[in-house]
Amino acid sequence: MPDSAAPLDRNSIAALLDRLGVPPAAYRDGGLPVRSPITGAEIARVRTDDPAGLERTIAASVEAFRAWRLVPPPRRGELVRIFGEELRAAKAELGRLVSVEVGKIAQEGLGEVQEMIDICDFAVGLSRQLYGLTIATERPGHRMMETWHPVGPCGVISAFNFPVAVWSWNAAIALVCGNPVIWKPSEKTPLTALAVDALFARALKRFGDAPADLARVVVGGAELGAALVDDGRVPVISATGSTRMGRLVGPRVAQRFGRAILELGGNNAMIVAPSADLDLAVRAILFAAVGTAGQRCTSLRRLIVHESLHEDLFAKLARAYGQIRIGDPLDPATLVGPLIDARAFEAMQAALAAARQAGGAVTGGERVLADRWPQAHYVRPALVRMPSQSEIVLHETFAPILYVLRYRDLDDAIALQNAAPQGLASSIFTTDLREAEQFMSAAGSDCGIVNVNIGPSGAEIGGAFGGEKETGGGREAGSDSWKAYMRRATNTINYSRALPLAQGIHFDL
Ligand code: UN1
Repeated sequence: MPDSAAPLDRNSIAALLDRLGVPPAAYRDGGLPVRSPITGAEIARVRTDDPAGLERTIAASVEAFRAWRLVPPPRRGELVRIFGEELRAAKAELGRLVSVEVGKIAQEGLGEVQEMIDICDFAVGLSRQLYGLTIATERPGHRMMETWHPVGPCGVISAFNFPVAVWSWNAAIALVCGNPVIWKPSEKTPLTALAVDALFARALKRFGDAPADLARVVVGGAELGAALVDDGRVPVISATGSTRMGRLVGPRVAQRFGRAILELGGNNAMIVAPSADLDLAVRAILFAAVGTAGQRCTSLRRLIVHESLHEDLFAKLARAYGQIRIGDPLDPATLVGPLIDARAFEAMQAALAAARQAGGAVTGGERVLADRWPQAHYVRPALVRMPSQSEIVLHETFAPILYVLRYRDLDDAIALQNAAPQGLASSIFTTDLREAEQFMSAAGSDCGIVNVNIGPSGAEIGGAFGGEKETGGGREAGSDSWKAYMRRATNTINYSRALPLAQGIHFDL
């Protein structure tokens, strides 16, 4: 067994968690078993929170809010700047823990922490740029403007596949906006959440006078999540996960007039047009379709190829797929690590069976390395040539399955791309300006992310991240996503000695 897989015994995990500052009591004898998908073996038992614990956490967050909302935003940014320093210092260890807990390859584990560092930098700058407008008023001697205020505790429910980065997109922004954060991580990835919590505690200590309960983690299952979602003291709920989960969260938050930021499923497509640079396209397809073992919400799942290229591109892809190194994600030569668990494996096999039924020709998709790690689930990424975009193609399966379809007219390709119920990420490979512009136009892709000559995954934090339709409509990270974490007040100030009414109304005694 290579060295890289060896440190998965409990002692090495404990040593790693110790370096990250997580106290043993949090993960030694708790009620939630945690398994590493690398071997499938149990590596910790994490302490969970009961409803009373959640109640205390929410009450403490409300208290923290009362103080934090009064701290000037650039000073709040200083806390996030220090937190970014802690993340830089712990990048190697936290990245490794991400790989251990999720099964991502080492490069991607580190990349995830880099994404956290980047959003901290962004949020620090933002803390001096929470701008409101000055608005023209129709009344003489008046001034109109808008101001942005902190809104209150923000609940973050995150998924296993980006166990720490997605929290940071929300938390870094929420904190500079003046809000505490309550985080319920996926039950599959509580260790990375505890590690981030410990790093944040270090930042808080260095900062000095911030409220202690600014960022809290609660560990538990769907019921705990539901209690957080239903609580009127938590005005914003940002939830990442399946569309099924979003269908539960969205209406519950709406019921109490809270604000939901939903990042749900994706069924992301790439169109490869006749003028495409095929070498670039193949590399982009490979990263987007098999990177993270197909477990990004931005993973490429549908490839829509012009009929003139179809055979050529498929042959190139089949060759490239043949060279993918699957195995221990901590081995630097590996490109594809394991699926998260047995259920993910079963869902993949069921999807492939359905694709065959619908006339698909499947290459790959089988389990590998089962003799070495019988409790883990490694698969060969699957390429599936489909005769048409049948039901299974329109269904998001969180696994490395790439359905390949062909098209003749670009309009048809765009229609195929938009036929998915989800609307997260999309891309086109073309060197034809007209095609690229059409794809990005109002009549083009209906997704939240629309790329040209890069794949659908691997977005930078500077843009707003999220998508339409069953993806949920939320936007996180960069651009003006911060506005969802604040409340807006429109102010009209009269500095004249008269009281003119708007709309020319006279209302005198
Ligand atoms: C996710 O899969 O939930 O764009 C987020 C990307 C990453 C984030 C993915 N920056 O692929």
